[in-house]
Amino acid sequence: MPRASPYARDIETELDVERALVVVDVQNDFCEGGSLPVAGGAETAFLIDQLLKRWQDVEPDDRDYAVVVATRDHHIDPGRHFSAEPDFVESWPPHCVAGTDGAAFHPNLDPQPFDAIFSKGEHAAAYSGFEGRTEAGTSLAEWLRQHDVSGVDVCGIATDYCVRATAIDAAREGFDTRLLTEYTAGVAPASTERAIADMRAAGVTIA
Ligand code: VGL
Repeated sequence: MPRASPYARDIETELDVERALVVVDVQNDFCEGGSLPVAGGAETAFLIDQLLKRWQDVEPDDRDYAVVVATRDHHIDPGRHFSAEPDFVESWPPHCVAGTDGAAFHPNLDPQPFDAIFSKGEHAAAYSGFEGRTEAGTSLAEWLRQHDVSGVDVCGIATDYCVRATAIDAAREGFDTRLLTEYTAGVAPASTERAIADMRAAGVTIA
């Protein structure tokens, strides 16, 4: 593809991995005050906000991420994913119901400069962002490939559920995948530790 930039820069650009930041489920219901609060959720939202602000402050050509995207839980009637007596492993209190404030991104995330948002879980549990689609119906994997992305950094909530599933699917889909551990919050310490081991075993770099 012809480019206006100097030749040296072209080589450098071609050697670079086009990388996306994938922000998983940083929604009100998963933060303190929500219906399924994860300890440290609001703090994680704040830290990701700082990361996004630093990203925005850099000239587009020099940014670490070519694109930034978000996933969100977007439940309508997800069956047994919701329970009045949840086990907090496979069933959960109602959360992130489409159209409610609980489903909105946490206000610590401000601005929200996402190039695309992938909604998931309308009628069944959907832990992985790779089950999500844009309003136009494009899946996360399709969208990333359309944007020449070959690497992803994953952050968000919850480390042991949606972040885990998203990072493992990213690696399976062939993306060079890194977990930004400092930018995640988990439901419980034991399952978070197991999730990190599972991600590492799936080929995810734990950063
Ligand atoms: C999640 C539990 C239930 C998550 C979603 O986003 O990690 N956890 N639904």
